Amino acid sequence: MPALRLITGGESHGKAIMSILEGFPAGLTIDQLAVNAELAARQSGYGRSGRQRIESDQIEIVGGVRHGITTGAPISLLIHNKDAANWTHVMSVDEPNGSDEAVAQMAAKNIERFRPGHADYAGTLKYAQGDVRDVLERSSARETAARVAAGGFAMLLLRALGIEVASHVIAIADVISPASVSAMANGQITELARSSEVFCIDPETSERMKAAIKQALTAGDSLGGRVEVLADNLPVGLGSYSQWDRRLDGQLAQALMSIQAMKAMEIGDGFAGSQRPGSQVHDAMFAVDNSRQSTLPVVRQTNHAGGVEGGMTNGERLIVRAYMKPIPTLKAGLPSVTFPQFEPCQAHYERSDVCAVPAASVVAKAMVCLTLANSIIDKFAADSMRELSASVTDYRSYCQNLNQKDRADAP
Ligand code: EPS
Repeated sequence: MPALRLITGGESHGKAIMSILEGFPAGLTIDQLAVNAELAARQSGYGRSGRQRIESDQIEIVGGVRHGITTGAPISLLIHNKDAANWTHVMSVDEPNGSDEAVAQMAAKNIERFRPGHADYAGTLKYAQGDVRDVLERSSARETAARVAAGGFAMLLLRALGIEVASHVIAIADVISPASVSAMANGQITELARSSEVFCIDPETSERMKAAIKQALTAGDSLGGRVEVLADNLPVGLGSYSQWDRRLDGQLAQALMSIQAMKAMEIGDGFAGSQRPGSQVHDAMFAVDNSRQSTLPVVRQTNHAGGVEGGMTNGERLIVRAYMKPIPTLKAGLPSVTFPQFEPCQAHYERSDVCAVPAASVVAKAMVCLTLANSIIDKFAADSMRELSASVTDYRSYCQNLNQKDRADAP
């Protein structure tokens, strides 16, 4: 079982989306504004649907925090769905009453057509449902609001340990940013990304991405893309080589691939590395230069590995990327079949994002924060921030002193 466990609940048009984060250490001061800023970022981005103009997602903390500080009890969060007011009968927990209003609302929002690429088809068969809406409501990417809220807590925990995580958009469809972030601090990447309407750090590429989204909107189509998440100042040895389910690369893959619409992920050079010889993929190690301060016992000049070797962090910058398919709800719907008649039709369309890649960059950051926070709590086995900070500081100085001892002992 993971040390830090997230469970989410709630439906897209039900009363609320919720998160329970179990195993979160006591003693962390919670900056609710910072968590809400992540939620606001998830809602923004060029290409989002009208739903985001209805909602203004904010956390309501209902457990695990007292007087602004975590207590060690499960962090329990609600994000109310404002749109629920328009869906009272459709989403009613009780049998809908037979009023004219209820009948009209039900008729307008009943779903009898599958959307290719969504959970509609397999989910309706799997759960033996009579209304596709029962699948759509929970499979909707609105659930990612709960992940971002919980991920905000993980982000604050990492920040308290000096670990900053950033994310940005690298590509939307075939528009790819040429900008390199290798010399940029994560704070700067976040600032630049969030000042772009598509969360891309390159202003010229941002404009071309917006133009591509606009074109897809006109065509009734949707677009996918690629996001990158980076984390700096991670201790060496998060995760483990010793068992398959303790490998950090596997955990990161699960975390990112579980985000709705993700079809691939990579760590470091990933796909490109598979086409090159080993001599051009592995990052040579060098002895520490005596004239320069280093917090690690070895120095690298490259980071093709993306900060993970042998299923563990190696102290270099973590670099992960996730590849998102275009949103499957298309205005110009694809050919599909009706349910339960299985007659030919065009797929169902209510309203949808044209492109949710900027939002996905925020969700990917949250999932990486949760994964890293889990591996830190696992390695340092801490119930409180007091214990966690002390253990991490002690371990970091152990690693650094190894380096100094080696140099002092060298002939
Ligand atoms: C989303 C809210 C949803 C969708 C979107 C994500 O709102 P509604 O269904 O009311 O329009 O806009 O859902 C999907 C992308 C999906 O595939 O289901 C949100 O808040 O992120």
